[in-house]
Amino acid sequence: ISMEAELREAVERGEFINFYQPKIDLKTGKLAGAEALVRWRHPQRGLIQPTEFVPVLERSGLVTQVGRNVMQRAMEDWRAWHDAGLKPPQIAVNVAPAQFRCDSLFDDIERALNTAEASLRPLSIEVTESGLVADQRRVVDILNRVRELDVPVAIDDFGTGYSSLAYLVTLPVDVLKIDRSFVVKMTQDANYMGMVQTIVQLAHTLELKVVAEGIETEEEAKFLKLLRCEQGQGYLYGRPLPAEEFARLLQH
Ligand code: G
Ligand code: G
Ligand code: MN
Ligand code: NA
Repeated sequence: ISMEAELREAVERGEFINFYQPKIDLKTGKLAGAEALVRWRHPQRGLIQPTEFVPVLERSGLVTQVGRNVMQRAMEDWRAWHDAGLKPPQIAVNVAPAQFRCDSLFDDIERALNTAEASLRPLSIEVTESGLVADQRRVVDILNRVRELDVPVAIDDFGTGYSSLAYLVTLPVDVLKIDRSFVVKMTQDANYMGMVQTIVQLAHTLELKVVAEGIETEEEAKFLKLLRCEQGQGYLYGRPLPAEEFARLLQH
């Protein structure tokens, strides 16, 4: 049985679950958001990481359905935490390039928002550069409509894609996420430190906020704070957690 066929069954059986990884305000050290990250709870093999199956989801088109479910579940969890008196932060959901090409994306976002409390800005989205390069006018149109719903848009894995800066400056987005491959190397290699500094400056020139991914050490955090990077995400602050454990983190 192929992985694609297995994944098709997994979608029907509802075997995907959401984990949540905290994002921290680097200035205050306080929780500033979370990213929803999908996991496959395989009946025999246990928990499977997205690097093993997201590429297959993308190739097969199943990512549209799974991505929609991740977003809906994120807002259901947000709602449950809110109703329990916790103060859930804004949750970022990854939107695959195929979802961007799918006509239902805007409706999916609206439905998810209505599940939560839209006025409290419960949702943001993360899109990789590859999701943004094709069909520029359509992409810009969708991004504008999404942002009118008070859903901020982040460019994920920034610096690793193939889009030109000339194109990026025209995109209606709110946040750049610096890819963790830069963060990992920045304290070892002056070239990478310079790159990170340049990305933060570029973002600020364009009036975008910056989130650094994959922060694992205090030293990395210190430099990113000096560069005035707004938010950080990484094992230093917390690993992706199941919903129940993330709720416990919200209680403290
Ligand atoms: O959770 P982990 O750190 O292993 O994520 C690995 C990769 O899988 C990341 O690139 C992440 O963006 C991607 N990913 C995780 N969850 C989702 C999801 O819900 N949708 C999409 N499209 N990609 C995801
Ligand atoms: O969407 P994106 O590709 O940015 O997804 C984040 C991925 O990075 C997830 O797979 C998550 O588990 C992983 N990740 C998050 N923080 C860290 C970290 O500090 N170190 C490493 N190695 N991976 C991380
Ligand atoms: Mn992401
Ligand atoms: Na990503």
